[in-house]
Amino acid sequence: MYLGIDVSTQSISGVISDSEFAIVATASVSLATLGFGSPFVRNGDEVLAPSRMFAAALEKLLVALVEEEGVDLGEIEAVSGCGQQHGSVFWTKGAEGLLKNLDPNVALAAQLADAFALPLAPIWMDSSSTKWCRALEDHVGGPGPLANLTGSRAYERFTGNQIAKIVELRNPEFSVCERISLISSMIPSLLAGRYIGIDHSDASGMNLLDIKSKQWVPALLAGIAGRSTTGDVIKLLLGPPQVPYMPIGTISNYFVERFGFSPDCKLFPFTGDNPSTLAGLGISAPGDLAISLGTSDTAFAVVEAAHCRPSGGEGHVLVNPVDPSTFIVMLCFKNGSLAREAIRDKCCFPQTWDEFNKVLSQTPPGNLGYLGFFHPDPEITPPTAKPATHVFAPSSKRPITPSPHRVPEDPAVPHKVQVRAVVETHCLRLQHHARFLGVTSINRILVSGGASANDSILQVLANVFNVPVYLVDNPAISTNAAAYGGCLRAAHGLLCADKAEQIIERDGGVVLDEAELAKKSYVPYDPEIALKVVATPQPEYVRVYAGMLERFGSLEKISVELSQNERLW
Ligand code: ADP
Ligand code: XUL
Repeated sequence: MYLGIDVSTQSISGVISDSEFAIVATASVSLATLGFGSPFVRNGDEVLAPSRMFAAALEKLLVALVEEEGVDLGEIEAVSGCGQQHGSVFWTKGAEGLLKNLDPNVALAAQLADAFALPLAPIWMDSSSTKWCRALEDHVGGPGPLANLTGSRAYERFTGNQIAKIVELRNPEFSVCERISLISSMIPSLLAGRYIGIDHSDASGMNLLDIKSKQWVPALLAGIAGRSTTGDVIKLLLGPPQVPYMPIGTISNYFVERFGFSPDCKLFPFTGDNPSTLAGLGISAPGDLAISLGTSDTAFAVVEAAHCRPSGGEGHVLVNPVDPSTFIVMLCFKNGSLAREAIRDKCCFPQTWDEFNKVLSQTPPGNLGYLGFFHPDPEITPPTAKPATHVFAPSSKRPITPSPHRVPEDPAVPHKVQVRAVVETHCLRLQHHARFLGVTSINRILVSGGASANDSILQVLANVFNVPVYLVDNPAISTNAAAYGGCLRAAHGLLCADKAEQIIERDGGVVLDEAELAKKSYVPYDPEIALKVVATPQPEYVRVYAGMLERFGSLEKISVELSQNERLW
């Protein structure tokens, strides 16, 4: 059996599949139930998460799989998974010693009380590092050159810029740091009982990795080091980047003794949640667009290396963890599910998704010409500095400003109009910005994430894009392709590891250079994933949305400009 784990913004999930990829068990634990309060803390533009919470989450997930699902973890042959992208973990001096000597009779998080130089560390929602972003871009000649090297211009949440900020503002804490992980490399480090490197794919969300050579860029490490440390020190703290499909060892004794894993259980690198969703949906064909509707909304696709054009404007190019010959192009919108939830809670009584869909059905597609931008958080695409909310009446270029807070009725913008506006505007912005991904024709959309359970939202998506929308055809995992991607990547890793062993045996036990061995050991990733159509375009509404797209672009510009000067949430 294979275990896939997804440590995301609001929950941790585990999926266990058998060797034919049939689902044996799933479990999910809300990060809010672990005794750390909210899974993230806002402090102005900073958004931080307690690193120890992720250790508690891993433990609680394994307890749920064993005690509630009755799984024998001793049958797990390999583990892989993913984490929310960009979030960092700063281990303090001596922390690896703690990982190596964990006592199987004591809970994991309890033993890591003193393991972190920064008990709270930045996650992907943080937008507080603008100053360091501009400095890094200047260091290499601007956003274009930085994007050419690393796949993205400097983004506030990208970990290199967060590290630069911590080096400058939190130097006492930084100076006792022994290792920097991403959330995706922290989990396998816990499982292995030693530090595991950051996989190439999640490393491409840091503004530090050369996406072609897959090595840290010395000039960028020096750029974020500032005057108080050096690029070489940061290189040591990051450790070497990890090939995503090569084995990283076996599970540590702590998990064998405490949870009954086999000592032979193999570990494979974890990656970012979006790349893992791509693996879980099996996307590789041109024309496939993945859309993940989780805390963030993201859109991504696979492109051949030869067609890859990183942009100094918007969007990201990431290393593909399951195919070294292609890249992932991706857009990320910060205001996804939390914005939809805010409108649901303000406008729908009872505050349920069923009621939300009922209210949505009270207005026709096209919302009688209303469009609304609801940004309880500063947006990433296109970037805004402040939260904002703007609803535009038909043919108006001046927004009406509904209260973002719960009010009994807002005569200027009826609640039903706001509900439709939040759904349609999110779908239109996906379509509007997807044009800049360089994906020329989209034949179908494959969805995942919590909000992909909502058929009404998927119908709007099908009509806006004028293509059918698909889900993984298995209710146990359809909204969590990210964790399922962990199972598929664990199995794929085993195939690559077998091939590596054959190569070493053939060469009389001589181990090639590691990078060379990884290259030669790669086995094409080609899982069979059953998908089902969940929404098809309705021509009469496709026309309505096509007509709205142009207006959307100009109103989005107005909303972005206005949001620089207002704070409405
Ligand atoms: P993440 O992986 O970022 O932690 P998930 O993919 O688990 O997030 O998605 C969680 C979000 O899904 C919640 O914030 C919730 O608003 C949203 N969600 C869950 N069910 C529905 C639904 N039926 N309709 C719309 N949104 C939903
Ligand atoms: C992607 C991003 C988010 C997080 C959380 O760049 O910031 O989608 O991965 O899911």
